[in-house]
Amino acid sequence: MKGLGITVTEHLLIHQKESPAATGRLTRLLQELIFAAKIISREVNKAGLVDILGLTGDINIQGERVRKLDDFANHVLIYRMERTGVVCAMSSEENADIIPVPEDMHQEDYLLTFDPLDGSSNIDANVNIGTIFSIHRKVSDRPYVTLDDFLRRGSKQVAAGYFIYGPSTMLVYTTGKSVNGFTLDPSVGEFLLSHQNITIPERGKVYSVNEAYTSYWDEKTKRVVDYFKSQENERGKPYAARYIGSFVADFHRNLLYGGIFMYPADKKDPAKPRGKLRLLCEVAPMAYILEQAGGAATDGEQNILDIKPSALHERVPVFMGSKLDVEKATNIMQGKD
Ligand code: P6P
Repeated sequence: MKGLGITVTEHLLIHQKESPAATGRLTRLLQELIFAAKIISREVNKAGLVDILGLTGDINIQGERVRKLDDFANHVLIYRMERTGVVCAMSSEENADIIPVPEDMHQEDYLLTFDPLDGSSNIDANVNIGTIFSIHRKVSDRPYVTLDDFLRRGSKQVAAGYFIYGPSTMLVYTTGKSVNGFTLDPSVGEFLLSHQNITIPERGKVYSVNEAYTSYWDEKTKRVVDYFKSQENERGKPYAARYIGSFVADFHRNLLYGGIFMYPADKKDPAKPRGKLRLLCEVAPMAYILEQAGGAATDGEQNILDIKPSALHERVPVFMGSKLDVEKATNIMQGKD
């Protein structure tokens, strides 16, 4: 019936039919991920009313304080994804090591990497937060999963996406052909297609970076940020500064409106010389989405999707968003401009 909209399940099955090699197992994986996100969304949306705000008192592998909702989201994802039957191992931003799925619980070779609740430092202030995911296929013929199976270039992803928990809960994902957005209708508990074939404007009007760190940046990074703030850029006037401090929220706004998000290398923390964002569970999946949406993402030198990871929680500097803005930033970082 007209007006009922296309559900994400319908959309997954349409795309599955378009891929001759599809077995339906990736669809199964994504459907289970969607179910887990609905559970997380339910808790996030009532966080202020139940005892799930605040801290657990634990410190995660990133050296960050773990929040109760972080922990909850992480456990929901691990518990649900173990039972899909198509995931052989997982990696979470919250866990130091890979999480193998017991042999008797899977028949397929998908590898799932996720940040269960990105932006969590904003949870208590009711700011938009999100779940980011990246899906690879295991290519080694070893009967068991090793760290090496996860250390693959972002260009090899089979799917990537994020859920954003805000005024509405949305899913944005790609399986390598186009980027589509779905909005959760809580009255029926279904994600409906709301943003078909998302493409990011070639040049934006927004720059997103935490300028509190200016004194920690190198001269080239300062020149990049000054470029977007000046009249001498291609727009002939300054870009608007927009920085929420929640990666998924900043990314989502720039994907829809255009703009550049930057988390450059800085000297504020000797333990994190290459910036704060994680390659495998944050930056690579978003770079994969951008590539499919006509955007770009570099570390200031090379395409994020070409970086061969050397560690599970490797951090990378990132300049990502509208293609022309990222090109300009990268040229300045390379001394070409
Ligand atoms: P800063 C949130 O804690 C997060 O990991 C990302 O969501 C966000 O983009 C970044 O950190 C903000 O970091 O150093 O600007 O506070």
